[in-house]
Amino acid sequence: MHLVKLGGSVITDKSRAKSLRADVLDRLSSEISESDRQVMLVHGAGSFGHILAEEGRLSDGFVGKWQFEYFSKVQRDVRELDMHVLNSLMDAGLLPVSIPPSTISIYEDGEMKKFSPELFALYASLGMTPVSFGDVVLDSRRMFSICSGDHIMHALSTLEEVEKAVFVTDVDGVYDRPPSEEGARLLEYVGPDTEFSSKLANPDVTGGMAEKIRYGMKMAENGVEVLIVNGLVRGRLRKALAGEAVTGTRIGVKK
Ligand code: IP8
Repeated sequence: MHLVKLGGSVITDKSRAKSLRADVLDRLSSEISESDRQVMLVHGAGSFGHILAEEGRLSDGFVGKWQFEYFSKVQRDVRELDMHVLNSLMDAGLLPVSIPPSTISIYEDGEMKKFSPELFALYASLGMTPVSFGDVVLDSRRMFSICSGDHIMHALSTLEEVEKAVFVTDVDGVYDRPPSEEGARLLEYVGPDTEFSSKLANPDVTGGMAEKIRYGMKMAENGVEVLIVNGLVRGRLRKALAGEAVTGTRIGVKK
C-alpha cells in the first residue's frame, strides 16, 4: 500500500484564491492510475484553504466569534477542491471515496487526538481509493484547529500495510538552502542529523516544507519509506510509485 499526498502547491496556484491547476491534477491522477499500485490519497488545501484560514486566524484556535464564518467558508472550499480531485481520479479510472477529516477526527490543543486509519484500510480492501484532505476540525481545547494533510499522512503511516509515502510538491525536493539561492544543492537524503535551511519554501498556515520534513521523519520511524518529489515534472510520481530511480529527496532515520 502506498500513501500519496498531492500538495496544495501542485494542484492549485497558491497565490490566487481557489485556482485549480486542472491539467496538473489530471496528469497526476493518470500517473497514479497507470502505476497499478493501491494508493490512499491525501491532498493539501492550497488556495482553497490557506488564504482564508490565514485571514480568519484559524490555526490560532478560537479568538473571537467572527472566526466561525471563516470556519464554514474554509470547510466548504476545501470540499470544493476535494470534489475536483474526486472527479479527476474517477476520470482516470479509479474508484475514489472521500473521507473528510472533520467527520472522523478530534484535535486537542492543535494535536490530532482521534482519527480512524482503519476506515481507510477497509475502503482500500474493497479496491477503492480512500481520499482525505487538509481541513478545519474540532479541537477540545481551542474549539477548532487546522488538520493538515501532513498530519493525515502521519496517522495513515501507522497502518501495517503501508510501505511507502510520496509527498508530491512543487519543488524537486529538499535543498540545503533556499532553492532560489545560487549554489543550492538538492539533498537526496534527509535524516535526523542533516542540516538544511528552514526557510525552504513560503511557510503557510501549516508550516510548509520544514513541517513536512518533521512529519516525514516521524513516518520513517514507523518503518515507512518517505519520498518528496516534484509533481510539476511529468513522470516523477509514476516513477516513485513504481520504485524506479527518481529525482527527489528521501527522508529517513538511517541512510
Ligand atoms: O494544505 C491545510 O492542509 P495542508 C488545511 O495539507 C487548511 O497543509 C484548511 C488550510
